[in-house]
Amino acid sequence: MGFNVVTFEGELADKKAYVEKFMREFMPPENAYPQVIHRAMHYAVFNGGKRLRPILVLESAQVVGKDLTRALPVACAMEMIHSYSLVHDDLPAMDDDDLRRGKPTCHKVFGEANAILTGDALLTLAFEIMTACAELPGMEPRYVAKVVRETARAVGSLGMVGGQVLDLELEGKDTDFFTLKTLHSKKTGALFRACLRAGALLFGVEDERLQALTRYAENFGLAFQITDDILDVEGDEKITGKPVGSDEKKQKVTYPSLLGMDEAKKLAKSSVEEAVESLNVFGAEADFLRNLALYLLHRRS
Ligand code: GRG
Repeated sequence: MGFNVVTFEGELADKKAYVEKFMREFMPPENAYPQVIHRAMHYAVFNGGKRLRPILVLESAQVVGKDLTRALPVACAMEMIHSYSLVHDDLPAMDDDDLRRGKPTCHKVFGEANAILTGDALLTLAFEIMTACAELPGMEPRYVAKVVRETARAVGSLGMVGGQVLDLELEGKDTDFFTLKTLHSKKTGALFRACLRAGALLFGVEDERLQALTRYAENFGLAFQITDDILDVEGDEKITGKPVGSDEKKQKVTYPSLLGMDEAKKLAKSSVEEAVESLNVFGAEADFLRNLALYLLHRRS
């Protein structure tokens, strides 16, 4: 059967609801003392994210034939890390954004100091949740340790933090294709890669299936970023009626601004095709991941 956007969006919504139920269980209650930080953490996490990263962890566990419920703590931890990165990214010292997912950013509601601490608390909570899963029945602590190490590396100075540094450094400057690709493979790609590898590594799977998931992750990450850039351009043009680049915020180089819209769309399509092809080692159990890659070319948010 061919790919159907509406059917797939339904599947995605079900998986999102499933993940969110567990995420709440892993968070300290909103009224825990001191309340302000816990309210801010809940505000940052439960505000309409797509939950792609935890879904990727669960799917990768499933495609290697494992019980995905055992990957739930790691899956939820990945979303805490993602939420932390968004809270810090929005800060005045970084992107200085007033809105995130259509609502006031964490620092606008809770103040800058609390927003910094919210990010810190979410990042540390993620590693607490991940390491606690080593104690669950049937889990192999050395595999959990491997996932913790890979995740820490993916989001540290060689990965997401490094990508953010490059992003800030290159603001308003000319950037070539290679540098832009490196920046995004660190800033957003490294966490996607860690998520897709985690579902396999958690169960000691390190064979060609791990390689296939890694290749999928790299192509998925690239297609995700290009389509994110395209959505930004098309969304902005729809809202303002003006070509992008005409506001006063410092301009960032994007795939469409560097390659032109047609070439950017071609690159997104070929990355999606490669992501799908990389899953050839799997059977129908990888259909959701195949469709998720195809969905990038249709997404509206
Ligand atoms: C502050 C260390 C540090 C890193 C921040 C990920 C990141 C690095 C910044 C996010 C800035 C941004 C909007 C990048 C574009 C790609 C991206 C990560 C979009 C947001 O991810 P989605 O679409 O978000 O999965 P939702 O809202 O669905 O969770």
